[in-house]
Amino acid sequence: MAPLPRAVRTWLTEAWFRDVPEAQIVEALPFPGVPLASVSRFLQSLADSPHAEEFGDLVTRIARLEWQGRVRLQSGRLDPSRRRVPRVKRLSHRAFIEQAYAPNRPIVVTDMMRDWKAVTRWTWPFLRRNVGTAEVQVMEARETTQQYDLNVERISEPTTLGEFIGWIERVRHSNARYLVARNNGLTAPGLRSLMGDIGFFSGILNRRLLDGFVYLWLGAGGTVTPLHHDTANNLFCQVRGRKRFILIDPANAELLRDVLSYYSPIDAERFDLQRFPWLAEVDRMTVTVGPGEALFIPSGWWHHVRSLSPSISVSMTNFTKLLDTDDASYPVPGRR
Ligand SMILES: O=C(O)CCC(=O)C(=O)O
Repeated sequence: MAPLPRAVRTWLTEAWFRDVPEAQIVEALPFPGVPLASVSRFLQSLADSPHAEEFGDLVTRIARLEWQGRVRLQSGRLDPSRRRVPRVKRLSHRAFIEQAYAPNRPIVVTDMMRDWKAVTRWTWPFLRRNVGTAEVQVMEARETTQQYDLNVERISEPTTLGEFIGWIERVRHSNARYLVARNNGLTAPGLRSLMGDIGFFSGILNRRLLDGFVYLWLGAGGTVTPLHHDTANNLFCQVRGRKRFILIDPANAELLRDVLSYYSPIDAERFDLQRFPWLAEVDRMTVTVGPGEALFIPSGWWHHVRSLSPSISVSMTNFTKLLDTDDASYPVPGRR
């Protein structure tokens, strides 16, 4: 009998040490086609394991962390203003730290980009004329690739920015192709000239920290970036078009179950309560940003992003007060 895949074994181990009865485990198993005899045998091996107590202790610790998250969320619900993302017009450096960065809360600042030339200048004809020959990597075949964001390297192809913009102008609405943050962003050789058109919100972002910290997103309407979280704080600046975000507080610690890398298998637009019944308790905040508006996405917050029209965005993680939330500090197997 072939051994069960690791994801199945992990799922079964957690359910078993949460004391879920075997019949319920079998009924809730989210992996189709797994032989039930293998499931039973694996559960028996857990029961017989000489390390059963230690596994149990670890699962209890996870359950307590989830409980702490739930307590924080339940008390947060007593304040209705926390159910939506605040939109403010102007924000001083100090107010930004106090209202958003320090408390790890999302916020939209509607005139934060008032000194950005990009907002009026980056039309499709301007970009084609000035940086149209720049080589960029564009993600292709997204509509036929499962978990396309996890396969970005495999399905990205080189093209020119001019060719890609021509395609956006023709199709207007499609998720098939998307220029995402995995490019060198605005520091790519052919695009550097655009750097003069963006701003740094003096005191909030570090204009000398650019390589690997400032990213360009460019696509038609209808692009979807599935639910995931980043490890850095992100000031997401919308230059053209509109994007709708669904944001979920990371205190919903259950969301970390079944994640692949930073991506969740959950469709944030349509919660599947049959497969993930605990989602009934999860609050989603929806917010739309348009040209000239900046959304602060705090480190760890889950987000799902849909563009509502052809769109250009710049995401910036070069904060002057960098917290240690980069990849190097994020727990992965073998490095905790
Ligand atoms: O704009 C998008 O499609 C995704 C943006 C995003 O997920 C991010 O900046 O972390």
